[in-house]
Amino acid sequence: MKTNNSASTAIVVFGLLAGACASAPAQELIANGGFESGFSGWTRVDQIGSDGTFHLQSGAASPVNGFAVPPPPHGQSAAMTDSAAPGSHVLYQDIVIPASVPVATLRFSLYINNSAGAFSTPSTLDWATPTLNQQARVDIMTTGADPFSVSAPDILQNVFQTIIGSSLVSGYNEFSIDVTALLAAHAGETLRLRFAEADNVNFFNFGVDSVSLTVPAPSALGLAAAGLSFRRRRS
Ligand SMILES: [Ca+2]
Repeated sequence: MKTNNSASTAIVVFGLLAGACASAPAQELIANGGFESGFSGWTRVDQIGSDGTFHLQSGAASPVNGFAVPPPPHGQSAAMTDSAAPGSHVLYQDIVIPASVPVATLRFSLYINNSAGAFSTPSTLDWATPTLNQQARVDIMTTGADPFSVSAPDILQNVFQTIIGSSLVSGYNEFSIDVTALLAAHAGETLRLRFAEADNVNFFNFGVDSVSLTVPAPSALGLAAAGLSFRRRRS
């Protein structure tokens, strides 16, 4: 029965495709997202006049002051700000966005240890501003912007920000953010993922680990495309 065989073949093929899609391999766009290779792939910038930086952190003590902190949530290393005096610190990675982005998920783990009595969140990362500034944030931004910029045209999507009134000490907390719309709108471009911390009130440890930005692997996209063409041929 030729028709039945053909239908059976179609069911099997679609079943395989469905299985492939369900367990589709992901393409990781972040290099060294767990800081297990130090700061390879990452760029650190500290505002002029700052003390401290994003250090490589391991164990259960902060890198400069030896404050009690949770160990890195994955592997042996995390990135963590620490300093003996006020400053503003940026850690970023530039990411080439694929030409096609059907779905994209950004993940990271953050640790917050604010030694001040509150968060102060002016719309600047300048630690030398006359106002209190005690905050951390994560943004997807343009690569041409000043690394410390918080200007609207430069910030494509703010994905985390300390909020006045939120817990002064928290984490590591895992975040998972659907960034499909943003990446699809910037397919083929290079965007910047930035972690930033500013403090001029008291010590502030901002820990980062397990950074990941995934899209479906090209092989998975190829299977999906094959399924579409198979369906078109049959219709
Ligand atoms: Ca790690």
